Amino acid sequence: MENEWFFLKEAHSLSGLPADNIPEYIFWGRSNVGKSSLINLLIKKKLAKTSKTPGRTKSLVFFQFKKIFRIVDFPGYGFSYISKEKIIKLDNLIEGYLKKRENIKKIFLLFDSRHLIKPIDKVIIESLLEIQTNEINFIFTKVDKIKSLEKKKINEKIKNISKDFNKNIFHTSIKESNGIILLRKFLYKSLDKKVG
Ligand SMILES: Nc1nc2c(ncn2[C@@H]2O[C@H](COP(=O)(O)OP(=O)(O)O)[C@@H](O)[C@H]2O)c(=O)[nH]1
Ligand SMILES: [Mg+2]
Repeated sequence: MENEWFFLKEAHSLSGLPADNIPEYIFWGRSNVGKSSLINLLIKKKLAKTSKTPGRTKSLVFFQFKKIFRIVDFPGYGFSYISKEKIIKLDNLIEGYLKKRENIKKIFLLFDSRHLIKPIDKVIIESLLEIQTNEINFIFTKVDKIKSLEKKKINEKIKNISKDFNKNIFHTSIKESNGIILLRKFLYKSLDKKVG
C-alpha cells in the first residue's frame, strides 16, 4: 500500500501556518534529541531531515497523513550559542502557535534517555503547563545508548519522573521497533477515524 504521509509545509511565522484545523500532534525536545529520526520511523517515510549537528532554523514543519492529521516537527531548544536567559523566553512563533492554535491534539516531549530531564527541559515543561491544556506525553529516546549496567538505575529514575509529572511515558530507539510501534498505536488510537 502506498504510504500516504507527505510534507505539507514549513512555517516561519504565524501567518504561514496551515489554514485549516486538521488535528496536530507536536513533537518537541532539545536539539539533537532524535526528533526527526523518530518522526521518520513513526510515519515510515524519510520526510524529516536528520543531522548530526544541532539545527538552527526556527520554523515549524508540518507532515500530514491524508486529510486526517499532522505531525509538527518543532525547532529544537537548548542549542548552546543562545544564552540561557534567551532560551527561557519562548520564541514568538512557538508561543503564538501554542497559545492560539485550536487544533493541537497532543504534545510529545522528547528527552535523551542518557540525560533525562535537564534544567532547560524543566523550563519548557513549566512554560507548557502554563499556556497549554492539551495532553503532554514524554518520550525517552536513544535507549540503545544506555549501557546494560545502567539500565536499571535509569529505568528507576524514569519511573519516578513518570510519577512526579503524571505523564504517559514511551521509550524509543532507532535501532529497535517495539517502542515506536507502541507510540504509533497510541497516536493512531487517539484519532477518531480509522487510519492506515
Ligand atoms: N543511537 C541512536 N542514535 C539516534 C537515535 N535517534 C537519533 N539518533 C541520532 O542522533 C542524531 C540527531 O538526530 P535527529 O533526529 O536529527 O535529532 P533532532 O535534532 O532532535 O531532530 C542523529 O545523528 C541520529 O542518527 C537513537 O534512538 N539511537
Ligand atoms: Mg530535527
